[in-house]
Amino acid sequence: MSTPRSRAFSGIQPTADSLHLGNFLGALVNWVSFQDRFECVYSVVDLHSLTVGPDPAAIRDRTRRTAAQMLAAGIDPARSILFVQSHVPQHAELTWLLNCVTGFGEASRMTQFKDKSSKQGAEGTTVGLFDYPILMAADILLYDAAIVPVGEDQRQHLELSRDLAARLNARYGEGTAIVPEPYIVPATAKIQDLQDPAAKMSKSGRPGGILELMDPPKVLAKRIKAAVTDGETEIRYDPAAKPGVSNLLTIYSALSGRPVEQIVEEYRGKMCGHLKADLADVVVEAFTPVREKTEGYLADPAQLDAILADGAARASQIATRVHARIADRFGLLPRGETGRRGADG
Ligand code: AQP
Repeated sequence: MSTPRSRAFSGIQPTADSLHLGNFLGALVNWVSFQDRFECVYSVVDLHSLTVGPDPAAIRDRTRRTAAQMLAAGIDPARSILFVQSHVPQHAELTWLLNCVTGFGEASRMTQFKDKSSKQGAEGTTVGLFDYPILMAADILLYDAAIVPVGEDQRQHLELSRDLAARLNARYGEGTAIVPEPYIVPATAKIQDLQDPAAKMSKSGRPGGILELMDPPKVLAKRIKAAVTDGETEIRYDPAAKPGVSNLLTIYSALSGRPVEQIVEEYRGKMCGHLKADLADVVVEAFTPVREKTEGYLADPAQLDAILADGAARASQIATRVHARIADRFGLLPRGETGRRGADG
């Protein structure tokens, strides 16, 4: 169990103009609630998004958009550190150290890499994509994070981070790294695609399969109306036999705070269309304030950049110290004053 004010770390990639419902329920909602219990460090992980070769103008714009949506969803820069990953160079530096203690076979077993690289082919797959989980381990270990709130898709990467932290402690002495615990809420850990309920909702998924935080109400209602709902009309929760309806029930329950059984009871004998129409209202009610606040943050990029600069300065203080400690254990000479302080502390 983590004691109060342990540190939590998590990140989100600026890979789209809008975050989606999976990011919102699987990650953001937990991140916001964590602020009462932990010292939170949250990052827009732009270096991760480079692994899929985005257009430079898009990544610049999406980095601000992603940060704005995080703030609008309730990440409070007065209580948490919110920063852009590339603004703290120790992420890339620690990745190199971790690269040198990670087995090639071990990294090759990451299923997300296998899935993505099999679609892109060897020539279309970057070394960066292969290294993605090691960069993620560096993100976490750099803040001595005890807990990492993520969706189910990140479970295997988190396991690798834990293995690497334990390996550093075994090789270089206890206290080299904190072994992080994943925090994955089963009910919302994997929100599925509306058009293909066998696949997770993702930014790179089908356009009609995702509900985006920045979508206007009409688009949200249209997408929910068009969601795939498994042949028979009965509304019941059975993810194996009825993945489409079960996904809608999961979303309804998570956003309304009502148990799935209660919702199923309410819609007994009714058509899926009723459920979809009411769910659209629930989604619009949850997303509208976030969209409006996001637009407010985006209207003042200077203020947004100032929040991110402050976050980077605070993140750097921790990252410099922790990186120096780990680099010292590896046998690297300290860099002047900061390095010595880190290695001592
Ligand atoms: N469908 C989901 N259900 C629950 N949690 C999810 N997360 C992502 N999708 C779901 C969680 O959101 C956080 C940020 O993840 P990300 O930036 O990697 O988002 P993504 O949608 O997976 O975006 P990508 O990487 O652009 O798309 P794909 O997956 O196609 O490569 C994480 O905590 C994640 O678990």
